[in-house]
Amino acid sequence: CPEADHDESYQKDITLAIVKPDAFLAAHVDDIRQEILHAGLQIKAEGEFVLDKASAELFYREHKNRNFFPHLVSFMSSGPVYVMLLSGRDAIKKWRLMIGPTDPEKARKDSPLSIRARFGTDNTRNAVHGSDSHESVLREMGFFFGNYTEESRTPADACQPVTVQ
Ligand code: IDP
Repeated sequence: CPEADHDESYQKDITLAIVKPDAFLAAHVDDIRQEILHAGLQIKAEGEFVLDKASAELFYREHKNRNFFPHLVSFMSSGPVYVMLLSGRDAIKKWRLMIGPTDPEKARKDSPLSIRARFGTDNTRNAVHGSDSHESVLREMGFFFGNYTEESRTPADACQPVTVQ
């Protein structure tokens, strides 16, 4: 990955994944982790977190005026979540494809092998989160891994060869 310093393409190569409380409770963390590694993405940082209501509100603040917001916040703070910082070519797009559409019902029709199709229940309890843009990645990764700084998110990090396990 030469020229990475001047090449913004590496920005597509890191993303944030969250196993939400429903899938955590159903013990899907290991399966989802394995799928991520089999897809050729690397896990750069990971950990279990419990969001209190205020943190869940902050994480999803862009949705604060939506009618589903209170339900979303109480769901996201209802139990532990498992958060992973993923790296690999086109990580944002790749992970979004792996998780499928927001609504698991739609996912079961359109993308039956996706994680939400298999592990999601409804529009809110949809098993996993995936960042939707590089701006979101930066904000979300700071939220969970405050010390995983811009400096450590170097182009070199993002350009390490993808290992398929
Ligand atoms: P995304 O997670 O697929 O990017 P967003 O529109 O960013 O979808 O919504 C964030 C989360 O809010 C969803 O993953 C889901 O848990 C919840 N959500 C989104 N839309 C609805 C809805 O219409 N009803 C209930 N919950 C919703």
